[in-house]
Parts: sequence; structure tokens; C-alpha cells
Amino acid sequence: MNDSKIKTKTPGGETHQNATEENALLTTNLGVPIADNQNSLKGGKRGPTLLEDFILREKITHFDHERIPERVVHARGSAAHGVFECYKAMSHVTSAHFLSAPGLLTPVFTRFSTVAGGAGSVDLPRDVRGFAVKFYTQEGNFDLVGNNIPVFFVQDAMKFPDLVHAVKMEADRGYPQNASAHDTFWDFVNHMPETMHMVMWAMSDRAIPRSYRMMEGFGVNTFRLITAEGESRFVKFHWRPLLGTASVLWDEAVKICGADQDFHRRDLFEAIEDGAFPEYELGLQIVDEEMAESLPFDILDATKLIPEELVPLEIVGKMTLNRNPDNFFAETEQVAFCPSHLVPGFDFSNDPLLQGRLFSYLDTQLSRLGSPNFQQIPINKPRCPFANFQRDGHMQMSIPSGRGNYEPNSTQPLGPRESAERGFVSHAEPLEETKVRLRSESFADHYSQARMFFHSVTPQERTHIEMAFGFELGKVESEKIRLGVLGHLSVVDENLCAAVAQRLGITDKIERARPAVKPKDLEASPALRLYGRYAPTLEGRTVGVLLGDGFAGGLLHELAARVSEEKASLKRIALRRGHVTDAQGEAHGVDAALEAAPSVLFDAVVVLSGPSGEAQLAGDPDFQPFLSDAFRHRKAIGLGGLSDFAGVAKLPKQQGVFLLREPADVAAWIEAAREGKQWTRDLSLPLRA
Ligand code: HDE
Repeated sequence: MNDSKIKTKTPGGETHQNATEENALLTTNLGVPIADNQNSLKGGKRGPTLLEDFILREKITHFDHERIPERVVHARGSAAHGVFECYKAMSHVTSAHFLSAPGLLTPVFTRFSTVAGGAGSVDLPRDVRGFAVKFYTQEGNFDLVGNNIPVFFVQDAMKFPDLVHAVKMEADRGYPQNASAHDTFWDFVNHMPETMHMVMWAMSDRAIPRSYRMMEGFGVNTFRLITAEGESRFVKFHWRPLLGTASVLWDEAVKICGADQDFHRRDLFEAIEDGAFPEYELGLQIVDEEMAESLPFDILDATKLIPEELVPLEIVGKMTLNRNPDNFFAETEQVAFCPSHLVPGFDFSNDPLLQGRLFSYLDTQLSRLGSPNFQQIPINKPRCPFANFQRDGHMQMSIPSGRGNYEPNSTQPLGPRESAERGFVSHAEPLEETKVRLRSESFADHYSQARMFFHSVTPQERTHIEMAFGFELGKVESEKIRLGVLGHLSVVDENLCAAVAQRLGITDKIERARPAVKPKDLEASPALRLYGRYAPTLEGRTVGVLLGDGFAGGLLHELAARVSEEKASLKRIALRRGHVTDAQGEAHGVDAALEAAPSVLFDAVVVLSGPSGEAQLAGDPDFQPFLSDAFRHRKAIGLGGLSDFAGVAKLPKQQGVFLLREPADVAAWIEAAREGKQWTRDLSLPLRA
């Protein structure tokens, strides 16, 4: 670089790079080249800044307006680009083009989110996760705006603002952020028994997923599939992660929030950067009108699900997320999902929650993005041709030509025209009813499916549900609310109620809630389980290997090879970053220092050390918590070359704890690590003798 092109303008003497041949020119937003990006224009070296400094004003004005209102709900989110591949022609049930032939590829943009917290909140509260997919199809954008729980808290859109007000931070005190464990949420629940089914899910491990890559997604509301001939069937949408499902334990979630606030965001971004693309299959539960009539609940009621044992999923394609956004704001923040974004081949049902959503999202986008032209923002723009006579408005990005801005017209003979053959046609559903403000009686059973869910999940999930109710209600100050919720739980399941009451130290008799209709004992649906449904795998998981000087290098090499074969990643941890030396004197790079890499950040752990390293590890205050947390959080633990200085030799008596003496021992640890949580481990045994 030519030194004469470097100029020093600030008194500290820093140099600032001037443009060379290779650099693009720094300009204002109107393309005016900028000569000095360090100093404002002043009336004299020490004089006042001049109002005429249009460059400063443009820069500051833009900065002042950098934030847009965050989403009222689902403010905290992470997203990725990808592609949806159709597995088979579904033309017999829908005319949607993107489901019309095997191998058809459709670009997608998917945003995952938490619901209750603000945009800067942590990733692992107990909360529902949003799972919103925008398909850029050849017939327009289709938004499948779902959650990771198949049912919803309320049945009618009228109650949504109340629900959200109740769960968000309390109006007078401004806390808690991102948590349902407080009086207003449980007060709402107590008054609204229709929340009971979803509350069971929200208290389950589904609400603390290990990764966005490892959770299921659900469209929740019932939609319609429409054939080219106009036949209609009901449909529920499901996403199935190919990595299987995995959740963390509550104590783990709490500690992850401290150790890495961006745990899920980082996990998604890094996996995609590493080429480990998350994949999800799309399943349809298709129900004809006759079958819908025969279901023991109303298909229009979003607090109910259709058990897969009754209507199995038909897997129709796969979504692969393969590219991170280039710019978080422009894409993840500005993406505007609307359940009303539908394409021919689909239609809405009369689910009163969905009907309200059809209005809400468009209205929200107008307020968030500030203009009816939000569809022109690149991330929201269709990838197929589009044309109409809508014009003008804030931030109009296109320059329509021609004289005609109306239709019909003769001024634009080649302008856009409607097409009865190719256009969107609503299902011709017969309607003739009295205008009422009512809830159908068919929505009245609030407890049967809540009970079915509790009876369907594994024993460990049941225990976690009890613990979660205990924790959440334990944070509720009002005894009346605590007792009221217990009254509902006693209708769901007496044993659940008793277990939660015991956790809360309540010995009084609980007054049972009085259901509007007698709950039914529905058949259990094992498909609702979180654990044991997907094949054990270590794929996509992260292994933390804590190394102390003098460890057996051969063991680390074997571990690294086996973990990579499993398509998992391995992080080397030591007391300090830099290097750690094995018994043969070979130096190994360190990815993270122990203080910054507690075991909660890993799915399975190993500690390898020689005698010298062992003494150093033992003297570090983070060492015992590393092991005891891994133990408590039921992770597979491998121990190589450690004596009994910390009582760790006691550990191998427990399930999923292995002594690694030689490379061949790694296989057994891998097998346990594939299982994820070591459920039969006895946590009551102390770590130390
Ligand atoms: Fe939403 N919801 N919602 N919701 N929702 C929003 O739209 C709303 C509901 C869901 O990543 C908002 O753009 C109403 C069910 C997701 O950008 C808002 C009702 C389900 C996202 C809104 C519901 C969802 C939202 C806020 C009841 C699961 C995030 C910002 C009638 C099927 C999408 C925005 C993203 C976002 C309204 C109920 C999922 C205010 C009125 C049920 C995944 O428009």
C-alpha cells in the first residue's frame, strides 16, 4: 500500500486506511464518496459542529432508527435458509405445486424462537419454541407458522392477548423476564382450564429442548388440503428432526443460561457453518370430514391433538437447513411470517384460534415493519413472478411503469389479469348459521387429553413434569392460585396432584376443580413420548474432553476418531487455553478453558489426565462441578488415568460411567453416550466416599 494514502486525522495519531484500488469506496447512502469517516464538520478545530454536516447527520439518523419494534411474542429467534425436497406426489390430496412430484425442490427460510422473552433474552427458559417455515413456492409464499408443542393454551383468539400479558413480565414490576414461574401466568391458568393440556406439555421436557435441531415441530391448527377438483380434507402438519429429539434437564437449563446465553442460537449457527445441516421430515396427518366427525373431540379445537395411533403421519418431504443468514437483522429480524400466507392446494379451517391468527400476523407486520410494502423486503419477497395494481405506500421499493394502475383496464393490455384456472380458490364450505359470540360445546372437555398426555409419556418425563409444576408453583406467591391449580391437576391425575402438593409442602385437602364435562379416559398415545422414540445417536451432539497434563495421547486419538465417526463434535478443554501435553510429550491444542466450558455445555464428557495434570485439575474450583454436574445431568462419563483423588473412582459403580484404561475401552463409553441421558443412574449415591 502506498504510505502517502494513509492519513492521520485524530490527535491520538491512529492511522486510518484510505481507499486503495481493491477497496470499494465508502459513500453516503446516496453514493456520495466520503473523504473523512473519523471527524465531524466543525466551525474551527475546537469549534461547534455544523448542522450542514449531512454526512454526520445521515449516519447518526440511520443509527438512531436501527431498531424496529421487536415481536410482541417470539421476539428472540434464530433462523436459517434451506431447501424442502418433496418425496412423493401428493396430488391426490392437494394441488399444491411444491408437493406435486418427487424431487421437487423449494427454497425455505426457517425461524425458531422462544415466546415469552424479549429479543435479548436467554435461549433456555422453560417455554414453547416457535418453528416457523417460509416456503418460497412457485405459486407464492406458504408460511407454516408452528410451535414445538402440538396444542395451544387457548381455544379462541380473543384470549391470546390475555394469555401473553399473563405470561410476560408482570405489568407493575417488569419481571420475571422470559419465565412462566410467576403469579400472573398461573392465575390465568387457574381461571382458564382450557390451558390444562398445553400446560402439561409446557411443564414437560419439550419446553427445554437441547437444540433447535433436535425438536419436533407442529402446525397446531387444523388446515385443509384441497385437490385440483376441489375435494377437501383436514390436515395437521408435523416436522420430525432426523437427529431425533433431545432435551436438557431443568438444572442443566438453568446453568446453561449462565454459561452460554446464546446456546441454541450458537448451536444452530455453528452446526450449519460446520456443514452438519439440520434436517426435518414433513409429515401430514390427513383426516376426511367423516373421520373428523367421529373423533372424540372437535378438530377445530387447538387444545386437542390427533393421536398418531389413530391417524398415522404420512411423510411427504424433507427440509434441510443449509445456509446461515448473511445478516441477522435483514433476514432473521425482518422476516414476516403470516399463517394467512397460503398457496393453492391449501385452505384454512374454522378453528377460531387460527381465524384470529389470520388477522393478527398481517397487522403485526404492519406495525413492526412499518409499511404495507413489507413483502418487498428481500427475505419476504416471493421467488416467483408477482404483479398487481397495488401502488405506493411507505418505502415502496419498486418503480412500476405504465399508465394503468387499476383493473380492468385497456391502458395496460399486457398487465396482470386474474386466472380462474390457476388462482387461489377457497373451499366451497357451506355456511348458514346464526351470528353468535359463543364457544361450541364440542370444545368443553379440557382435561381428557391433558390426562392422556400424562399417561402416555415415560416415567422419567412424568417425574420431570411433577418437578416442573413443583418449581413453577413454588414461585407463585398467592396460596389461592397454588391451590387452584392443584385443584385442576387433581382432575388431570390424582397422583400428579399429590406429588406436586408434596413438593409444595401442602398437606391440606385439595379442592377438586369442577369440569364442565366429565373427563374421558382416553387410550394412551406412546407417540407423544419424548424419549425412546428415535434411534439412539451421538450425531450432532458435542463431547467435552477435559485434559490434564500427561494424559494418554492414544486415548484422545481414539476418542477423536470414534466421535468423528459418530458425526459428533469434540471440544478439548484444559485449565488454560493454548496447549496441553500428553504422556509422550505431544502438545494438543485446547478449544476452551475449563472456567468457560462447564459440562452443561456438552452432551457427554471425558476426563483424561496423567499424575501431574491430575493434581492441577484437583486444585481447580471448576473441576468438581464439571464432574458432579455431568453426573447429576445423567451424561455418559469417561475417566482415563485418574486416581481416586476426588472420589471419582466411586463413579464407575454407576450406569454410564466408564474407566478408560486403553483405546478399546472407548467403544462402551460411545455406546452409552449415544443413549444420551443415563436414566437408571442412581443420583442419590454421593460423589465422594
Ligand atoms: Fe403466534 N404470533 N399467535 N402463534 N406465532 C406471532 O407475529 C398470534 C399462535 C407463532 O418467527 C406474532 O410476527 C395470535 C399459535 C410463531 O417470526 C403475532 C395467536 C402458534 C411466531 C402472533 C397466536 C403460534 C408467532 C408476533 C392466537 C403455533 C413467530 C410477531 C390467535 C401454531 C414467527 C409476529 C417468527 C408470532 C399472534 C397463536 C406460532 C403477534 C393472535 C397457536 C412461531 O402476530
